[in-house]
Amino acid sequence: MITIASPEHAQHRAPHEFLDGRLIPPYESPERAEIILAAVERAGLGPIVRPRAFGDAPLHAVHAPDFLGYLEHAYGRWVAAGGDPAAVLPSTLAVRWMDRRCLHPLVAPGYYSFDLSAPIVAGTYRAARASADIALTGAALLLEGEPLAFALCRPPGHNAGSDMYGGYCYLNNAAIAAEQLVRSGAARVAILDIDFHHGNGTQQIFYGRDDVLFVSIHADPAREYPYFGGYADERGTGAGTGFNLNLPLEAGVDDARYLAVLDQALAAIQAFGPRFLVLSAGFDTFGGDPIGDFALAAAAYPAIGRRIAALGLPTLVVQEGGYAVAALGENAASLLRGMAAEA
Ligand code: SP5
Ligand code: ZN
Repeated sequence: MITIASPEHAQHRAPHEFLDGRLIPPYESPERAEIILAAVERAGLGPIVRPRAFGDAPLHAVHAPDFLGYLEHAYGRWVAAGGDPAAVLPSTLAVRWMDRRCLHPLVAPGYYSFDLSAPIVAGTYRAARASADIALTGAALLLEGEPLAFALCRPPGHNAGSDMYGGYCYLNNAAIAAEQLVRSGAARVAILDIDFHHGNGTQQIFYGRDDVLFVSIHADPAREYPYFGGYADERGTGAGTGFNLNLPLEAGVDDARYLAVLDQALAAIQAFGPRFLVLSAGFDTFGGDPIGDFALAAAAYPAIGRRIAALGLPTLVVQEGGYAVAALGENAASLLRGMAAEA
């Protein structure tokens, strides 16, 4: 297998996030990517390469032009207008019956984001673009015949929708890669999201589509973030009806329970018959995760990897969440080891 990684991620370092009314140190830190990279190196899982540069077109294939323009210029315009140079974070959010476009530099963050956990700093856009290029390089490698690639993306992506960001995510790396695979001729691509949180952005991007199946195993949103979406009755719309599968789970899920649900997800993917699999891989399902409430042991990850690889599909693994930093590297390497052993 090939890993794609870049030091550019370090350009994004959030100073804080809001959680339960408190301004706290961010769970999503540069150390996460460093510890994963070190573990993958130690595990000797194959070459580690830098991303290629793909330009704007693949971003525009998934995200709205005004949204991309906002992300690129948000920090500079925010600071020029008197916003706190520490980071861009909204004070007022566009919600339900208050969603008119108001794009003053101090206000646009509330139009384009849906929570207070994704601050923008000077280097955020550069890091997010490099993260998308990492996923795109992985997609290109699959198209060139690689059976397995690991896109060590940071910042993560699965909470970012076509025109909204949040949940530590700015550009939807997995969606951008999946769309690229479709546009390169794959009739069907499946995305399996095993982050602890629902991949609300990925769901939104492909909700009306029958050529991209989205399957997500996650904490029941009635209890956990993102709360306002990710329920089992969300099955897709129009032509996409039946091509979105949410498998929300109770607190305390252990290895056996998780693997049984994973088998359900894999059966749906197999029935769909995709040419490629994109795996949104979060490790916040780990028992020791500070913001998750599942109870997976470290031994779950190689088992999860083996089962997913047993599908026999060329697979792009895209790094998403996981905040038990001390265990994060080993958990990621374990998943990959399981996949590589089966592939
Ligand atoms: C990529 C990713 O994993 N994004 C997740 C962002 C979650 N941010 C809000 C976290 C809410 C945490 N609630 C803690 C409840 C403890 N059970
Ligand atoms: Zn997560």
